[in-house]
Amino acid sequence: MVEFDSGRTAFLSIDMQRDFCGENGYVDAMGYDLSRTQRAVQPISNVLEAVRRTDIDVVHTREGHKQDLSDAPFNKLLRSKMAGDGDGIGETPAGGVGPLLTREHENWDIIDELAPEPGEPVIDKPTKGAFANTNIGLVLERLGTTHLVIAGITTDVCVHTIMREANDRGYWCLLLKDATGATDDGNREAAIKQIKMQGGVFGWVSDSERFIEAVESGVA
Ligand code: C5J
Repeated sequence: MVEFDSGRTAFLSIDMQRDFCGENGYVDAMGYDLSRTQRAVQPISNVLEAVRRTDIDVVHTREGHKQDLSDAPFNKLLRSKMAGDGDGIGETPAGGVGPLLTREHENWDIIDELAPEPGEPVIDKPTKGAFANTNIGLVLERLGTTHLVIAGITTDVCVHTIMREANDRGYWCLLLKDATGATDDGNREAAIKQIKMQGGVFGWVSDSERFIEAVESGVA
């Protein structure tokens, strides 16, 4: 059993954007099966419903770049063109609704089902992690956060990077495994397994149902 003080806990919903789980977004344009990332949507929706009735804070992140791509390193731009039909970050694929992973466009925003509620901080990040080039540290400090419950997409990229960053900064991290999805199932499983090695080198792993049960019974 793990104990969390709800007043010092934040639920982190990572990159639940159309670009990662919606049609004609970044992941779709690369040719991946969207059901693999969409699997996180319902569990996250359930968790949001539960935690919004408590004093657990909700924080969202969003990956994306400025219109002029001045915050997108060339290695990232180039590599993003090397999957799918060659449309990379900042380009609009055939049938797309805007340039991929570019701020303020419809495909870049968080999906309606998991949209932030007023007062919930949204951290915009140009990186896979969330602690470089953002004010997330300040936001979590202001909220008094010591514990993070983590969900989102993709398990092996942004979710893992952020969990590692947070763990290094001393946050107690818990991943809700069914509330994450990746473009590759093998990578997803491996990412979850990695968290638990060395006695939990990056934190704990649980699932949304057990977490919601704990939240609702007041035991974490
Ligand atoms: C990726 C992310 N996979 N949010 N971003 O490029 O995981």
